[in-house]
Amino acid sequence: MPDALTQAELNEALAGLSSWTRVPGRPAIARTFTFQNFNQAFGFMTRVALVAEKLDHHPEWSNVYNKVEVVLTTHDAGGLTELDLRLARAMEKIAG
Ligand code: H2B
Repeated sequence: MPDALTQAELNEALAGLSSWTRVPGRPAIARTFTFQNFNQAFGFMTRVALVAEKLDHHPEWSNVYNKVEVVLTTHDAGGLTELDLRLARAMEKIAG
């Protein structure tokens, strides 16, 4: 597991992930993805699940109809790591 990122590293990385926000009070980033319908939302989750398994890094997320709310953090590191950034970037790509 990689080390937790420093604030400077995080600020730089998040500049390239402009749709993601910091979660107040915890070392985590969040984004809500909105799709046209449930089928697209669940398809997104299915594709992301395969990436998450490959990375052995898993999102906190929930789905209601066409929305997927995602929170990323690295529990083992007690902070945000490169794995969170990789998963966030993969999600951006998959969501299109
Ligand atoms: N996912 C996330 N988001 N954070 C972790 O710390 C984490 C994980 N740890 N997936 C992994 C699995 C760990 O529990 C296993 C044992 O590798």
